[in-house]
Amino acid sequence: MVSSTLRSVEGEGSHLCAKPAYLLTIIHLLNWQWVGTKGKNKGVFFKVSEGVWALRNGNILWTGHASSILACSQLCARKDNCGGGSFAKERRACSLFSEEVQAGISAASLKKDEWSIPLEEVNFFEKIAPMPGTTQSSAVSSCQALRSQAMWSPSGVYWIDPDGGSQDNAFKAYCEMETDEGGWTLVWSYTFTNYLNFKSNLNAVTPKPNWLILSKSYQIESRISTTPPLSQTDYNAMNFSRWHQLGQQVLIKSNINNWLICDPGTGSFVDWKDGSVNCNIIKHVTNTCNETNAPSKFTKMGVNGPMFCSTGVFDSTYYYFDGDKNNHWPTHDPCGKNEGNHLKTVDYPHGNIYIRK
Ligand SMILES: [Ca+2]
Ligand SMILES: [Ca+2]
Repeated sequence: MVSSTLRSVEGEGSHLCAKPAYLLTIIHLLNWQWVGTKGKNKGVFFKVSEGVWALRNGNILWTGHASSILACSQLCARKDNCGGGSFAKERRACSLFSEEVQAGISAASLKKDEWSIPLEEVNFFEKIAPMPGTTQSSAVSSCQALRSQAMWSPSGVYWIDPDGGSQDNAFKAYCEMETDEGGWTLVWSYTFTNYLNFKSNLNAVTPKPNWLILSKSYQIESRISTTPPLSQTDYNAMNFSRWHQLGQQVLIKSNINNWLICDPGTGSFVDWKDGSVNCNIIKHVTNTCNETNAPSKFTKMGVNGPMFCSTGVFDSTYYYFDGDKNNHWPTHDPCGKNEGNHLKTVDYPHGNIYIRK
């Protein structure tokens, strides 16, 4: 959601600057580019604006050369009472003005043209709506929506509101903004109940989501979670009923098996439907069976958990999310043979499921 405050500010591409020691916050919204630096308590941001700078000699703090508009605004950010400046591209001339420039001054004002770019310092946090996803009221519908609204947002925890409408039921979720251009909402982080005896019936993924699986009397289910995971090792699962609201494309990451991106075919993980899927291996975590193709089928099994396989269910399994501590084992086989070919002796063995449209 873009606030009216933001829309009302005019300018095309503004720029700024940073003290080198501080991390830049870079925000792209519509045609906007903001670059800010943490300094002066709340942050220093600049926008390109016209007509705000009345010029007279007393207002000029400094003039000189700067290599770029970024460098010019950076110089301003370093000066205590600098309120803005102007950068002339041709001559690489930078002029900085004091903050006491506005009141009662009627001398010439600056215009943006092909030679000169006026900069106005603004306090971002007071004048501009919060960055998308950083507050409950600025919740985005998914991490993919965040990517399109604020494309340089780094991976991390953001507020999302997958069902739209009121943001009263928005919640925090982890966004992965790197793999295959990012936009992934983390819905499940799991580990194993018995990694060291991987092929034992005691081993299962834990926790498991609240997907609809008919329990049998002999089953001993691993913990069921409906709490959105906030990191790749925060072992929890978002309520399964929300998964389809985030999209259809699934990213499966693990540190003991290869990573997959799977699009639905006749089958779909998030729609809990058996059938074909179009999976690609996007990262080889192990060198074992490098020539093996990605799995091509999804089946929910109906008993212990869903799996990705290629042909027969129990002879070509690549991933099996077995959540029963009394039967079967949670296959993570890069050879797609339902065997124990996963990486061994990995610290914190785990897997993660992400979704986007
Ligand atoms: Ca809502
Ligand atoms: Ca088991």
